[in-house]
Amino acid sequence: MPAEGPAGGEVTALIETPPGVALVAACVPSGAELCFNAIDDNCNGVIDEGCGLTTGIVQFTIAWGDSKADVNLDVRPPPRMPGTQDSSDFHRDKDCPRDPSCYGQNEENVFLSSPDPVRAEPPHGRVTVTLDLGDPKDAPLPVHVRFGARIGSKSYGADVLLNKRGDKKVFIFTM
Ligand SMILES: [Ca+2]
Ligand SMILES: [Ca+2]
Repeated sequence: MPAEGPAGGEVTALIETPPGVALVAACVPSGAELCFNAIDDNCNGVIDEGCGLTTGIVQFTIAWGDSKADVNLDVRPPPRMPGTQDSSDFHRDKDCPRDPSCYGQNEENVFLSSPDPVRAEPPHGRVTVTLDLGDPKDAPLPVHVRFGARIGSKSYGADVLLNKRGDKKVFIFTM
């Protein structure tokens, strides 16, 4: 079933957060959009626009500043129904601190894209988003990570602490 409303408009999701992590749903406009913080500073529903990241009607972004730690963002879409074809898919456009373009402003970004952006549809079902401290690399612990999610025209954020190697925090978005 197509999502109601215009593409990039209303998409609803039930959001489950990891224990002890609160979601910031209300947006507080703080002026211009700032890059590399995974926060929708200007409250237009898009995270870090104009900062070299690609966006989509669904987008997940993490930022962890100049920490040396290797933090990973893993996005698992719902399984596809047999016999159906889904042209929308999740893509990653930044992988820090590996990419030379990170310059001490660590960020990872995963977005939903479609060959036809006007018809891009959110996945139907559970999308599992995992933040994982792959390797602290002598960074002070815990590693402070800002998590941002764009779901249709709304953006959400959460501050997440990763305490040790292999520490994982899981968000589930049911769309
Ligand atoms: Ca914005
Ligand atoms: Ca921002």
